[in-house]
Amino acid sequence: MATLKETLAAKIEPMRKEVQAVLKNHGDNVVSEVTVTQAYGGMRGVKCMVTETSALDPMEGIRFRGYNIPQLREKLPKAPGGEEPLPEGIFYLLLTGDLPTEKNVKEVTEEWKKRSTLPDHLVKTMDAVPKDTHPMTQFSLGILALQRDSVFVQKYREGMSKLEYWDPTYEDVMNLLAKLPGIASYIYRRSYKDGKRIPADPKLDWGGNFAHMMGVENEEYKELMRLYLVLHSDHEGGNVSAHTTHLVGSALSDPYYALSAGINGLAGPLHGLANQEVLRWIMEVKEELGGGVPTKKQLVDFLWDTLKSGKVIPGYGHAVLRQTDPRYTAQREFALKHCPEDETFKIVSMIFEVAPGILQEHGKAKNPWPNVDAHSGCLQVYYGVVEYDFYTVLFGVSRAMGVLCSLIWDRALGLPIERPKSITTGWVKEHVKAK
Ligand code: HAX
Repeated sequence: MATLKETLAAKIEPMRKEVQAVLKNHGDNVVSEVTVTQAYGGMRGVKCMVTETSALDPMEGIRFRGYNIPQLREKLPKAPGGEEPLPEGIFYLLLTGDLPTEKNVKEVTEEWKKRSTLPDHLVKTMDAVPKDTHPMTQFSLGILALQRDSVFVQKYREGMSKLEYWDPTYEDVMNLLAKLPGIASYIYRRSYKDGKRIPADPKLDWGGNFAHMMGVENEEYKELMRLYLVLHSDHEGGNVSAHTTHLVGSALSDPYYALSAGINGLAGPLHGLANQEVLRWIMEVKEELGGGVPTKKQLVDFLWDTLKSGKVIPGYGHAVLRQTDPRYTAQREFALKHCPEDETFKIVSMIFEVAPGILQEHGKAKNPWPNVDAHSGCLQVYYGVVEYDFYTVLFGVSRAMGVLCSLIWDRALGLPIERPKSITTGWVKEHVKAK
């Protein structure tokens, strides 16, 4: 069996040729034009970058290398006795474009185990940070602390051909991904528990071990963790965490710098932090109404109060999607199977019934439907992970797989430093007048 690295290496040259041919034959084709509104408006919808790992359709949602979520849940290898896909499988798929076999997945699991030891200097760096520092800050710092061991930096200093850049990038990515559950679970332990690190269980897979090292010994939670890590792994290239990782990496900053930057973007409330905000919002509802499941009328009032106070309804809306996020649906299915009577799940379901109508009536959001973050927190609460400030770290561990696969391909394809042109309002006015 070819190793993952050999499989990847074999794909690089044909892909380089394919891209060169596309550029040679179609390089002058226009794929997007940019309006003034788009230039001011976050470049919404402007097609100006290439990401191979996944593609997002506004109505259907995400496809990872062509596969939608139900297909992945069916086709990706599972843990023994498990029903949810293993995250190692989505990593293999995102990186190579091939559906992995059980053996391929096992290889990734074993490879990550070998590389998972956290160096002392990383642990010391994390210990130097106050425990009440936001978990995302700790996560970003932890990733940066590993940068001193970058293979890319070492090889770059020694001198290497551009054609070889992907190789040390791959090594950094594998070293980094192997350590993320250890870093993340330590953040959880030191921020909320006894501060002691729980050693990895050599019998467990990457996701199962993450749950184990957090201290949540529940087989169902391990299954949830695997599903969660698959669902959040990638969402094409234009979202803040993916685009930031790609942008920073384009300066040949190594994967540690690039991912740490991407994680900082994920920490924004309009992006990944929305998952903690959803739970915070639900807790506020419960507190204000004296606990329990609110009535529909109470929830409607609370949603309107949120909007009227100038806040967004967290977990609803999307820059690209125009339908219910299939990642939301997958989590809802998990909840219906494992915890249909759970109180927080009932509230999340009730919000799903009323929020889209309210957002439509409010008339601003282009997409009134729930995104991935509207559901993830309630499942965590069900299994006892109630510290919602931690939720975006879970997202970050997963998202690292997609953005780092793309980074390897960026280097394999020799993509250049990213440098769009900015304009001034004066330029816009002159340009419009001249037209
Ligand atoms: N509640 C209230 N207002 C909303 C809204 C929501 N959930 N979603 C959008 N709007 C408002 C916007 O704030 C904007 O208002 P202004 O015109 O006053 O600026 C207007 O509707 C148009 O926005 P849009 O074009 O529909 O949405 P954007 O592409 O600008 O933004 C966001 C997309 C996801 C940031 C937005 O929908 C939002 O803020 N949602 C709530 C936060 C959230 O759930 N974020 C997570 C998104 C998924 C993700 O990245 N996960 O990591």
